[in-house]
Amino acid sequence: AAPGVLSRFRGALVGSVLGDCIGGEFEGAVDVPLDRVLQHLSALEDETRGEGILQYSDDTAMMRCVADSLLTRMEFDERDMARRFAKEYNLAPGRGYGSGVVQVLRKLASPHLKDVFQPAQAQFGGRGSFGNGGAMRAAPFALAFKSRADVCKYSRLGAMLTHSCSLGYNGAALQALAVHLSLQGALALPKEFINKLISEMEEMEKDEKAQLDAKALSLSEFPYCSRLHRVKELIDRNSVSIEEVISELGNGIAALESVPTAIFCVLHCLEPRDGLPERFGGLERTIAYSLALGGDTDTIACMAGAIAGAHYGIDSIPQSWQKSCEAVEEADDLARRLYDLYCLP
Ligand code: 8NA
Ligand code: MG
Ligand code: MG
Repeated sequence: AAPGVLSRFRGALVGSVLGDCIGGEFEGAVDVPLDRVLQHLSALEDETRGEGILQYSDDTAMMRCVADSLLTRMEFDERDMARRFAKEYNLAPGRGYGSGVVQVLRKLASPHLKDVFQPAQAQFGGRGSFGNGGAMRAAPFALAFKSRADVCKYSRLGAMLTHSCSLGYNGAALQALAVHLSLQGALALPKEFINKLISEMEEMEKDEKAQLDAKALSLSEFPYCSRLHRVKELIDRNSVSIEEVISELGNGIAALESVPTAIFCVLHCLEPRDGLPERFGGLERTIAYSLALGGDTDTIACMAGAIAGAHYGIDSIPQSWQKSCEAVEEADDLARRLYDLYCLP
């Protein structure tokens, strides 16, 4: 039976945290053999392993700030969200933040700051960050807002607090939209799922700033749409190698090189795949596959984990995995509370 809505909400945030915690092991690795991924995953099932709990990184730290802010303010409040990012960074600066974004987080801590969007706009010579830091924390927007238009609008604004390049905030909107559609069961029809994402991104990428940013970075006119078309081609093929996925879609810290990749991981793993254990359900396959791509594994698994968790629901996630990762209970609690908020009239 298809999971209920509450189960999907919980799956989304818990899946996101698991991807971050489990994916941290291989972050930045160029080549990750599937054997090593499966070894890492089977160690999670071993109750006697002495390695302790897997820690979360910036992805989860900032996702929790987004969810806390939306729950406390019961709307998008940019000043409140910015303050939470700054406070969280100050409390735990060692969570593996991107090297650029820490400058923004320090400026956001100033009580005299008038415009909370200004520090992000000053990044990278005024071009703004195109990193995936906006996208990695975007899932709660899909749990807080019902309409597709609101999910887009607020996930973009939330990302703009640190990422003012359109590639950065449009990537966040794409991730939030993918979670939004998945919560509604849209992954039951994968082709339509990807087509809906393409048509939404067409609207977003028509924007003048999006066109200018794409040009300045020597990208095609509709960079996310063209990646999503490649995702569609890749899922149509019978067999796709890891190398092809990396060269067609990327596995890097840029949002453009990781959000479409995460979406591909989910779609590709809707069915059993060679090399992955038969006992694995879809969410386990998705996380395992995301790690095998190497590169920005914590963030790709975090984003894929959120989309997959929204599709398969909380009961698809092994208890042993949940017990192995830091702050799973907190993420579950945030998801339950966002569900209550979402269900308000
Ligand atoms: P960010 O805004 O600092 O961007 C990340 C990096 O992307 C920057 O440090 C730059 O190297 C590069 N970059 C972004 N925009 C531009 C630009 N306009 N021109 C030139 N270079 C640019 O931080 P973020 O929050 O977007 O970063 C998120 C990622 O960093 C996540 O993956 C997170 O987990 C973390 N992280 C990743 C790795 C890794 O090896 N993949 C390692 C440590 C931390
Ligand atoms: Mg991280
Ligand atoms: Mg990362």
